[in-house]
Amino acid sequence: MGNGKTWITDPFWLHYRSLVRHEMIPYQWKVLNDEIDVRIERERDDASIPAEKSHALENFRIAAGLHTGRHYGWVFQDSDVYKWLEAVAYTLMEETDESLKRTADSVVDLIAAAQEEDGYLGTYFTVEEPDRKFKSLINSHELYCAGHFMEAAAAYHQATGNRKVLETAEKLAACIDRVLGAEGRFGYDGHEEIEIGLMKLYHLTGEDRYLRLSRHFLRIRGTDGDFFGEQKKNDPGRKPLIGGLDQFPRRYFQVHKPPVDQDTAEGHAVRLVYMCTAMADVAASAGDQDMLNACRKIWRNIVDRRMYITGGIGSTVRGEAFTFDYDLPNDTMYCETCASVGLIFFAAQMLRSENAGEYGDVMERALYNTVLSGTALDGKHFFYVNPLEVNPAASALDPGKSHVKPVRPEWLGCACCPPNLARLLASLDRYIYTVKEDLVLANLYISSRSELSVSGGTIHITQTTDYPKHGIISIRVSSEESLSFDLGLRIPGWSRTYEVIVDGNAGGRTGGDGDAFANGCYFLRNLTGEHEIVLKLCVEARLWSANPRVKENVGKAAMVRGPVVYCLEEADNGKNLHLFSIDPFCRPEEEEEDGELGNIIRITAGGKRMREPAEGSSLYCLSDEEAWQEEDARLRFIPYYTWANRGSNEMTVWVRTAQGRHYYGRKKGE
Ligand code: FUB
Ligand code: ZN
Repeated sequence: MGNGKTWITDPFWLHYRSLVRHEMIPYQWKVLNDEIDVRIERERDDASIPAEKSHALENFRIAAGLHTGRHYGWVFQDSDVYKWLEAVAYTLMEETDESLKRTADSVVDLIAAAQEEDGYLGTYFTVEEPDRKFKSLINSHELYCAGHFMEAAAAYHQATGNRKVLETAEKLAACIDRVLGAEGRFGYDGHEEIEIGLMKLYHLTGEDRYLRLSRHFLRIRGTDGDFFGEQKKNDPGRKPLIGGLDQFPRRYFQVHKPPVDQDTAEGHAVRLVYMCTAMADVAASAGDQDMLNACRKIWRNIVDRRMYITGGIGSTVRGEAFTFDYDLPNDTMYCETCASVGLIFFAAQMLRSENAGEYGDVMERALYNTVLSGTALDGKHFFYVNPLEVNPAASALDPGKSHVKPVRPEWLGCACCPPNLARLLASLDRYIYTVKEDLVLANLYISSRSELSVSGGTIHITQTTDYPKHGIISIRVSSEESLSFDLGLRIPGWSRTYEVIVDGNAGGRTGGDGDAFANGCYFLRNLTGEHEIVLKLCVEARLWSANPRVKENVGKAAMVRGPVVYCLEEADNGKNLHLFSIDPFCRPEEEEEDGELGNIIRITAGGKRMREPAEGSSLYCLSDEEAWQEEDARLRFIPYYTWANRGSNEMTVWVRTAQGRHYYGRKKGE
């Protein structure tokens, strides 16, 4: 990210970018304007969730005095508009579109019109409770929304040069600084995000005050006795802005300790990864070692103990939160799309301080699985929750699974995920490389063309690949002879083998002293001039096991091909997927297909299926060796992200292994 520009040329990702431009953005615009009649589903069985309409843009019109009426929706409804605007900004950076720009400019005008004289911006409080501003920060999301606006403003200004958007954001930042900055009163938001937004303003303008304020919020968080409780005492008789939120323990908000002292991933998953994104950014930008150390520890805890194989995080619906180590249930989890988007942000910021491949590994794990699963193939239906096992009957009838939707809704009462997904996909080019002084880390393998600023000059990199379909990546680099730089190629932890060929020379590079593998990367040192580098990875489909401490997955395996996790779906395998078991020594067969699920590789593998007893058979009987009845079966897998595009049906990622044996081996590199 940063330091240059990358143009994606890869058909797979161009398709998604085009989906964002031609489907998601126009569709979301219509929904945010209440222009189309969509079925808005509550994200779980909770009648208090506002789900009649979006009203997000109307809230701004009312706050701006252009229309009359009441605010509708969540107290953070404004953020849907901001994330949409940010997605538009990245889209415009890729390709101009006068009509889209006119629409977005009008949104900027509307936002600016809704801003109060003193810089305050937040439609709920302007319209409904002006005397309650900043008085209930536990759930007001005022700084959360401000942060999203700052992110959108930085991107939109960068994309179009629009001054008003930046002025509005700077005026808002000044207002927040006055009220809650180092010279103002003590306070921070119940949902981290402002810290990221301020850093975006800092990177854009170079103004230290934004870095200082971001750091201030991260530094004072959790240092108080009971800040939220005190605010509540001083705000008597008012209805909570979000019912029930103040019942959650302090760790839900990451205020159980100051962030720099935290070493495990606690509480609401999106809050946690947003906090870490900002901490890692401040650490890299200001050399804050305490923050970096905390990020390292929290990262380890997530990746080693609390992350799903799909890159999903958040094991429980209650508080959309982390629970405890190795607690990774497949059918009740949360795995919110936004949380995986945030995990990618966190990884990207860590790469600025650490030259390690595992950040890119996690990035692509989240990207190719939970993030892509967040959208239907049509770009107009979205998952909030991304389960690893679904039975539609359970979703319909088990109140504990009401959040586990078997098909993607057209829209959600809480619509945080759809525009978050749009802004990530629209800015994917920024995650392919991390550029430092004289080092370029190649994080994602995506066909693309880049001009990057390294060591005071410009280098050109062209990636040509159809990864992850195949594991061959060709990288052509060129720089002036006077410019030398290092290139770190991520060697994915899942690749059984790898080979780096430089200028056709497989046995090492002439003059490549110092070229070596370290921390999940293969470093080519002191590159100068033109080189053709070919990286060969092994993307073949293989079965993976979970650490046996994950009780749900003992005796089970998951099919994974390169970074893409696969699943069984009822549409291909019939009902009762739990009756299948897979031969752990099967040879998965791969077949490319261009069909209703897009251009995918299907995988078929051998196994067994338990025979179902006749209807009406007794519920229990004695275990009896002779009664054991299984028949040979072919298990048909599809990429996880494509599931639920053929109607409501069962799905599972983890499959029993024949005889329930658990094959937990070593991780590559151990
Ligand atoms: O609270 C604002 C957003 O709504 C969070 O980031 C999401 O997890 C959802 O709860
Ligand atoms: Zn979300």
